[in-house]
Amino acid sequence: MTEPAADPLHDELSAAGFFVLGRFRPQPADQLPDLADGRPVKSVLMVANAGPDLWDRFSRSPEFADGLADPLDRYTKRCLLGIASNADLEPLFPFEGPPYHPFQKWARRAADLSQSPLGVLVSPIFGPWLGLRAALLSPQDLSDPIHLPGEGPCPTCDEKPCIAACPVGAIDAKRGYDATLCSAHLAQIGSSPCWSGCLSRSKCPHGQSFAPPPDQARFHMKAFLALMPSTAVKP
Ligand code: B12
Repeated sequence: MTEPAADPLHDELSAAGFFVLGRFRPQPADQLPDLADGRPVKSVLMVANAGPDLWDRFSRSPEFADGLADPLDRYTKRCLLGIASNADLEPLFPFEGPPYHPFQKWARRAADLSQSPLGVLVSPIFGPWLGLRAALLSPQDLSDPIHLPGEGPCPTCDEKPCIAACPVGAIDAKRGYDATLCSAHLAQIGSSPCWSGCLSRSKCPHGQSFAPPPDQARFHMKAFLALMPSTAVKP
C-alpha cells in the first residue's frame, strides 16, 4: 500500500484532520452526478478521518464553540470546500440528504473495506473507526489508485466478537444492526458504557488504536440519536 503522503492534497487535508482514503474511476452504476458545469466526473477521491486528528482540529474550531447545529458537518464543509476549490475538485458530502449519496458504496470502490454486521465499513488498518467525510469529484483521470480496493477483514473473521459484545443484542449475524434497539438503550440508560464508545465496535480486533476517546464517542452518539426519530437525547 502506498502511504497517504503520495497524495498531492495530503498536507492541506492533514492540517484539517482528514486524509484521502482512496480513489476510483466512476462507472454508471456508481450514480455520480456530473460536475456543476456539465463535465463528466473522471475520478473520485474519498476523504475520510480516523483516530484523534480530526477531533483535535475540530475541537479548536469556531464551529465547535458557536452552539449552532451540526458543528462537525459545518467544519467539514468549510475546510473541504476551500481545499477542493483550489484544486479544481467538487465536493459531495455524506450528510447532504435525504436522499443521501451512497458513501459506503463509493468507499468500497476506493479502498479495502468490508460491510460489517454493525453496518459500518471495517478496514484492516482503521477497523470500524473510519468516518467518511467527502467525495471530491475530478474532471481529470487520476489514473493510479492510491489504495487498492478489497474485501476487507470481516469475511475471514470467524469469531465476530462484535456480535456478542452488544449488551442489548442489537447486532445479529443475519439481520444486521437494529438501530432502534440500540438507540432506545442509549436514550433510556444515561450511565450505559455504550455512551463512551460502542462496545461492539470496540471488540473489533482491527484498528483498536483509532478508537475515539469517551468525549468524542459521546458527541457521535448524540448525533446518531438526533437522526433517530423516536429517541430523545438524555445525557
Ligand atoms: C442515515 C444514516 C444512518 C441511519 C440509518 C442507516 C441505514 N440504515 O442506512 C442511522 C441513524 C441508524 C445511522 C446510524 C449510525 N451511523 Co450512519 N449514516 C447514515 C447516512 C447519513 C446515510 C445512509 C444512507 O441512506 N445512504 C444511502 C445509501 C444508498 O448508500 P449506501 O452506501 O449504498 O448504503 C449503505 C448503508 O445504508 C449501509 N447500511 C445499512 N444499514 C446500516 C446501518 C448502519 C448503522 C450503518 C452505519 C450503515 C448501514 O448499507 C448500505 C449498502 O452498502 C450515512 C452517510 C451516507 N451518505 O452514506 C451515514 C453513515 C453510513 N453512518 C455512519 C456511522 C459511523 C453511523 C454510526 C456508527 C454513528 C456513530 N455513533 O458514530 C451509527 C450507528 C449507531 C451506533 N450506536 O454506533 C458512517 C459509516 C462509516 C463507515 N465506517 O462505514 C456514515 C458513512 C457517515 C459518515 N460520515 O461516515 N446512520
